[in-house]
Parts: sequence; structure tokens; C-alpha cells
Amino acid sequence: MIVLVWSSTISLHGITIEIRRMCDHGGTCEAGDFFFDHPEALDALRFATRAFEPFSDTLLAIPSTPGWTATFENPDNGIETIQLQNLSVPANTLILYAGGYDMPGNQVGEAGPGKTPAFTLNRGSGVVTGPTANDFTPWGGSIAFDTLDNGAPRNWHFDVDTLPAPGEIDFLTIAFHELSHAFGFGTAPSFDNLNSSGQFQGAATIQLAQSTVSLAADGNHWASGTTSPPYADPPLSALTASLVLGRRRVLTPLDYAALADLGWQVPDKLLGLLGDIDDDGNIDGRDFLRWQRSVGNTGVGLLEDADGSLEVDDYDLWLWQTNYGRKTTSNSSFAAVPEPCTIPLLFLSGISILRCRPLRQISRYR
Ligand SMILES: [Ca+2]
Ligand SMILES: [Ca+2]
Ligand SMILES: [Ca+2]
Ligand SMILES: [Ca+2]
Ligand SMILES: [Zn+2]
Repeated sequence: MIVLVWSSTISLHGITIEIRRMCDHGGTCEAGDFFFDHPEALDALRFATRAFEPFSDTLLAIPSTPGWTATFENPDNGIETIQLQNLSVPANTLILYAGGYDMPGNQVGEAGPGKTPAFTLNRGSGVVTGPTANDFTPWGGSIAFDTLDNGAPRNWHFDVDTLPAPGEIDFLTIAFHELSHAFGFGTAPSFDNLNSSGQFQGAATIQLAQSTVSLAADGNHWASGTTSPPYADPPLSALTASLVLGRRRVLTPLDYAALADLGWQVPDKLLGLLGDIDDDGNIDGRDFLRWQRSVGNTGVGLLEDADGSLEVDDYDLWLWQTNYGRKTTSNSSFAAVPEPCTIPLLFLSGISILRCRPLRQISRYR
């Protein structure tokens, strides 16, 4: 007998990001484990993954056999290299191991893509390693958050619907930033191949910015003060190396353009004015009314589907809410000019330095 099943678990969008608490893998989650102490952090991290789930890449499943080894940095200590034998990864899915530990100084997050001991998996049809890499298809990776600030609990703001208070560090901002590293921003060979003497020269990025965009000296972030077109009042990107306490930054069209350039199939909706439901160049109450009339609808090409996830849903509303009041500039010329006020602000208000580093060379097996 053949049973046809139409299940709501059939994914409407391209990819699924499965978050696994590292402490569940290692044994028992208990007091002292970041995601045990802060269950709301897991909800916020899962919310942040929705920024990537509209990507429509086709990623092959990785069966548990024949044997292979998934390698990643332990997000509960940042030191140990974890090697998992025969990890099973469904098609169009990435698995991220999440945890926390006391990072040094002002560092508040760290993440990276997973590897096999020697190389990055190829689950697609592009090239993922070497000087011609033009795609990125990891099995997943790991993501970690800081637990303590000079011995005291780190002052996280976990709520995604409210902005952080002065002095708080916005978890959603850090989650977007670190997830982008796990997705290859600053970490993928296909990203590095587009770094020409500190200028990022991906085609989608150039099309949006009308120029190459400066990278930070570390080659893993945008230069300090980088803002995104096509806004009249362009927002700062979340993918700079340091962020100001008490502020929220979200993924901007520029960030999505870079992710598209390193190989992700990013919906066009994410490369323009985010949250502009009716596509008229500003984000106002009419967009909300239109969303309200269409919420729950599914399908391709829906104007009200602000993120291109093929469903008019609460994330589209969040995009609208986050970008409310913004509009496009009539003249879309753009330059990623560091804002002169940024550096003094950083010193006055304290900085949170976000670092990422590629997985270190594997010299041992466990
Ligand atoms: Ca710390
Ligand atoms: Ca791809
Ligand atoms: Ca509008
Ligand atoms: Ca949507
Ligand atoms: Zn970073």
C-alpha cells in the first residue's frame, strides 16, 4: 500500500537549521551550561536561524554510513576539537552544536562551519575548496556564546521583540553575526576567494553597493562602520568585528548579498529593502495591513512573503517591525564609508569584540 502524506513538517522553505545543545550531546544539561541556565537563549537562537532558512539551496543528505567524521570546535569550551563518527545529516539540513563558555575579555561569541578532518563537505554541485571555490555546503558546525563578564554573568538581552537596554548585549545580534560565520562569512574558501586586497568583490555585493566593499583587516568581517544600501538612512551591518553595547543590529541586504556571493541561494527579497511588503520603497502601516490580510498564505512569489520563505508568516512581520519607518534612497549610490563617530562611540560605551576563527588544524583524534 502506498500512503500519500501531506504533512506540515514538509519544509516550504529551502533549508532547515537544527540546533543541538552541546550539553545534551556530552551527557546531562545542568546548571552552569549556558543553554540550561538560559532556556530563552535557545528560543532566540532558533528565531535567528530563520534569517537563513529561506535559502533555497539543495544540499545532499549525509548518511551515517559509509563512515565519516564530523569535526567542530567544542562550543562549551572553545578549546577542544570534537570528532563525531558517522553523523547522519538529512538533506537540506545543517546541524549546529550550540553552547557557551567564559570567553576572554570582550569577546561574546564564536562560531564556525563544521568540517571533516581535512576538508569541507561538498553537498551541492559547486566547488567548495581551493582557489576556484564558488559554493559552500557544510554539514553544519558550532556556535558559542560568552557566559561571564569578569566573573559576573554576562548581561545578555534575550528577547527578540524588544531592544536591549543600555549596557546589555543583544543576543539576537550576536546570533545573527555568529550564524553568518557558520554559513561561511569570513570562513568559507568561496568567501576568501572574493577578498581582493581587503576589498570584497562578489557580484551580488557589487551590484547592491555599486562598488566593492572594504573588509576589516582580519578578512573575516566588514570594515568598521559598514552600512547597507538601499536605505535612505542606511543601517550598520551586524557583520563588523565589534558592536556597541545596548544596540541591536540585524542582517542587512549587504550581508545577504555576501552570503549569496559565497554560494547560498538567497531569495531576491532579502537583497532589497527588508520588510517592504508592498514594494513601494518605504516601510509603513500599509505594509502591515497587507501582511495582515495575507498571513498564512503559502506559495511562490507572494509579495507579502517579505523574506522569500514561501510563506506569509510571523518572521515577515518581524522584518517589517524591525525596519519600520525606513525607506529607499532615490539615488541608490552607496559607499561603505566608516562613520567618523563610530570609533569614539566604541571607546565611550565599551565594546564587545566578536571573533571568529577557523577550526584549527586537527592534530589528534578522539
Ligand atoms: Ca567572558
Ligand atoms: Ca549553494
Ligand atoms: Ca511599503
Ligand atoms: Ca515569509
Ligand atoms: Zn565575527
